Amino acid sequence: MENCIKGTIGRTESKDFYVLPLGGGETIRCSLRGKFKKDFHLKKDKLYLTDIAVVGDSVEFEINDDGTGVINKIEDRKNYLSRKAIKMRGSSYRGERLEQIVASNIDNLFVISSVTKPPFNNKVIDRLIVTAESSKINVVIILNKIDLDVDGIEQKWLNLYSQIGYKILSTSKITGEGIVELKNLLYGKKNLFWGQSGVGKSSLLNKLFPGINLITGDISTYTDKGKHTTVTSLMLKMDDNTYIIDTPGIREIDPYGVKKEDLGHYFLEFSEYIKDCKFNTCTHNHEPGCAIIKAVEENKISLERYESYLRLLETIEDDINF
Ligand SMILES: Nc1nc2c(ncn2[C@@H]2O[C@H](COP(=O)(O)OP(=O)(O)O)[C@@H](O)[C@H]2O)c(=O)[nH]1
Ligand SMILES: [Mg+2]
Ligand SMILES: [Zn+2]
Repeated sequence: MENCIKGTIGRTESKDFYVLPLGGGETIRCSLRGKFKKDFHLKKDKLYLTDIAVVGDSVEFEINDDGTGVINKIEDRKNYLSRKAIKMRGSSYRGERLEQIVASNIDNLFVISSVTKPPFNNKVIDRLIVTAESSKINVVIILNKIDLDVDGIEQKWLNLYSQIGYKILSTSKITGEGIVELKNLLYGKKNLFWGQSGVGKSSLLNKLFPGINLITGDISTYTDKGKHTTVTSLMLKMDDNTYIIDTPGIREIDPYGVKKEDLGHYFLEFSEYIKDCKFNTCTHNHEPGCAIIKAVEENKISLERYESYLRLLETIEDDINF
């Protein structure tokens, strides 16, 4: 089509989609062509209008006379990360659990944690790993604030996760350790950064890209033209091929749509044992002849990972329809 420009969605806010044009230039505020909204009403499992087009989506748009744009086309997603969210209608909670897309077309999910302040929490990491594995997204674990490490936390978890086969990297904004290696992992990729508040996400991003100047400390909202808005995901362009999606407004990411009997497959080190469970519907928490329980007893699977598994099993809904 004539006048059609390709770009990537960098941020969404109610009915506005901010698109980064391919090849550079200023971000264009776009709306959606009406045809997409019609589709939206048919998909009742979608939470918000902003789920039609999400951060990371490749789109084509046309420029209006006033300089804003209209999105005509949304390319198919290579992958996407979603989370379980509670549906809200007006001011009343309806309690339905639905899928909210965090971002799409992700090459790496960086799960940022700190050795302390806030304390290292492996269950939070495992929840993210399951979410990423179920969406076929590569995971990198970051252990930040290692300048504050005292009780050998760093070594313990480095060993545990690298034995499973995960890339895990220690970093510190104070000593600069790991920063160059982290930068090398990011280059040429679309990277999603997620971590609990206070682990040092913004500090790391500022250290990696001194020009971007993200606010560090307690602030979890971005201020846009004096307006107070909580931005859930925000894509930062580092160069033509390198992007980072920051997630300042997303406190928790619970996997959506993972079935109980599939959960074990997203704990990668379980896979060589699962086939030996007596029942093929085994959920590995009580069943006789469970090969996972046996492997935990024989220290072939770590107790920490197994306990994470049990915690997730409790929180997964049985009644999700696909
Ligand atoms: N000692 C130490 N403190 C850090 C490090 N990274 C961040 N911090 C501090 O941790 C606090 C939270 O950092 P921030 O980047 O805002 O975390 P975010 O909420 O994940 O974006 C700030 O006071 C930072 O100065 C680090 O590597 N070492
Ligand atoms: Mg921050
Ligand atoms: Zn089993």
